[in-house]
Amino acid sequence: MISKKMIEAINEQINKELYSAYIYLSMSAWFEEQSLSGMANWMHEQAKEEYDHAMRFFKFLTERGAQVILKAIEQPETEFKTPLNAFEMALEHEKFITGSINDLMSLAIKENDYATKSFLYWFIDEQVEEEDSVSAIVDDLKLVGDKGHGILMINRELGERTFSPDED
Ligand code: OFO
Repeated sequence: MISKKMIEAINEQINKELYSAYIYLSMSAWFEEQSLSGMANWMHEQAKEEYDHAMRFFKFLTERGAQVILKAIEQPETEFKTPLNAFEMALEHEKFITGSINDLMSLAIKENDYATKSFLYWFIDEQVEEEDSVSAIVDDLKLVGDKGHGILMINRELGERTFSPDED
């Protein structure tokens, strides 16, 4: 039996994942404005991945007989100083989400909710990957600086990213 507190916490997490999708879509729109379509693509694919995360929580609550309650999604930032600034903000956001997943796990442990614990392991691993992939882009952007040939190379590379819901 899933507790009321856990249902509320997972509903909050659904909102956070949808907000993540919203932030990355907003970053994608900004990158399009800067004519950096590869980076815009990376952010767009990231937004799809965040929607998938939200749906995993959605399905889990439904399967456990609890109601999903959707809440208002906050407006994200729309302007960023540089590509590096946008990716640094993405990294900070991912660290915040990692903390939030860890809090869910702590609650599941406290409540002896084994099913939720088992479900959350996927997200614990996923957050390691999320932070690592954004952090690698931040490092590359720091290396090349904000203008010039290097930026175009990173832009081209990020243009190749595709997300499929089946990928882990
Ligand atoms: Fe859902 O992992 Fe990013 O935010």
